[in-house]
Amino acid sequence: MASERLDLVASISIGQNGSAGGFEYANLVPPNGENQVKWEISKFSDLGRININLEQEINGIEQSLRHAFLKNGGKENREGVMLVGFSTKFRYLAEKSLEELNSLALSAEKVVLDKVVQTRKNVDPRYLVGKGKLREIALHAKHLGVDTIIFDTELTPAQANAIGEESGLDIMDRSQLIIQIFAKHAKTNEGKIQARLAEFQYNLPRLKGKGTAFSQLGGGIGTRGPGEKKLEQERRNIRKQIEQLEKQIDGLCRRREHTRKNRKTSKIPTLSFIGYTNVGKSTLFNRLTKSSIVTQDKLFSTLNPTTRRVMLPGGKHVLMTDTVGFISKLPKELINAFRATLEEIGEADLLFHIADASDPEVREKIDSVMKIVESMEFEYIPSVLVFNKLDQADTETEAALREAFPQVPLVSAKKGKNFRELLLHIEKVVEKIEADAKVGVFNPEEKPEDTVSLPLLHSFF
Ligand SMILES: Nc1nc2c(ncn2[C@@H]2O[C@H](COP(=O)(O)OP(=O)(O)OP(=O)(O)O)[C@@H](O)[C@H]2O)c(=O)[nH]1
Ligand SMILES: [Mg+2]
Repeated sequence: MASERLDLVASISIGQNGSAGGFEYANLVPPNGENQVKWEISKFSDLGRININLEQEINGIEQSLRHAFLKNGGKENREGVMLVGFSTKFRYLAEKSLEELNSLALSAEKVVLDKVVQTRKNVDPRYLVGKGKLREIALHAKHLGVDTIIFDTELTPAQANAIGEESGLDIMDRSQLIIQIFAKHAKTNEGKIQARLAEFQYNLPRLKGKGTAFSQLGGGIGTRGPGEKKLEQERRNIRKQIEQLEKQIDGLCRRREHTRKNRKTSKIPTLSFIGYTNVGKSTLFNRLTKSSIVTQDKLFSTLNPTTRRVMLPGGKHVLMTDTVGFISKLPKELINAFRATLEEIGEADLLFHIADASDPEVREKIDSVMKIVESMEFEYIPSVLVFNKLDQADTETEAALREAFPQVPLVSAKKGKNFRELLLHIEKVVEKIEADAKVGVFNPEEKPEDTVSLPLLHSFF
């Protein structure tokens, strides 16, 4: 019933002489505290004596399901979602990753109605979690008034379609959710073009003919659409738009390169802020450069690069650039589409890597950022690490970090703590880079043919 999106199913039995006999109907019931009952059945032995107003009954059921959805934290115009974590190895890994998916869902303004983690020896190639489990999840989701199930793994186009058809619900995966957040947060023309390209590239192989697959609200994989011919036409259309967007992005890259060249002639060293999303890059940037980039407790608040000049304690000037944050399993479509933005990072003389001291996963996140830096082939650029959110870290964490990373400044962007120490550290590193460049150890103008391995990246920690 739930998978067919029905609130109520009724049956009339026919007697041997062909006359109508008993009548019964089953309807879904909303969740009610301890009550785990998901449906109820009403039976009437004689059809002729039934005195119920079915329309009223159905309206009542719909209202109670809606009411339950709202009570679960839903809002009339927001999408209710259920999150599904999956692992073939350890449950705790899937649970940790699901927490991040939860933050992503909140950043996309969705209402998370429930979370489920499923472990399995191997992946079901068609339904990921297996058909039986999927049916169970879908029933539970319908019961809660969920609109969309979000999977914490990347689903193949075939899996997304099969799961959508089997469950009767809209299906999303982690990559699609991240791309959707980028699309929602893109405010400038440049951001919008790049986010749109990522959406198109992600959706093209998954196109099933549903118009909404290309709207900013996304979702909607796995529902039956128009015929093959219309679908093919739509695909061609999308390919053409991809081509045009690619051209526009090439133009953006050239324009940015031109600005960078001008900047380089001024010989002011440039620092790119990098780091996991939500670690406080923009907050720190605002404080150091007296700017007012929007900061918020949401993932991927910043998409566009902003550059400002800052004077270091010794009087030397540097240019600082704040830009988009990273996340583990960053969708490849985004890395490609956001190349104009990411190239900006690659042109820096120094990467300023900000990490969150109060995050128990800080080391894993530092590694994730390094891996992305490597995958973009920026690992030859020297890098300085700094721990932010010191005010939020407990004393043991602070001591452990100081011991493991004795050279790394610990600051609080929010409280303005240890800024002088940080700026002096940056100054020292910049002076060393410039001195090395003079004697030919490192010349940021000439990228080495073979990328230098990680020790250089860590050399200033
Ligand atoms: N307690 C505390 N919170 C901080 C600190 N720095 C930033 N925050 C908070 O962390 C959240 C994220 O800050 P942002 O500056 O937007 O982080 P970001 O790294 O630029 O994030 P993205 O642009 O989304 O990648 C905000 O709610 C900030 O107020 C800090 O030093 N201490
Ligand atoms: Mg930011």
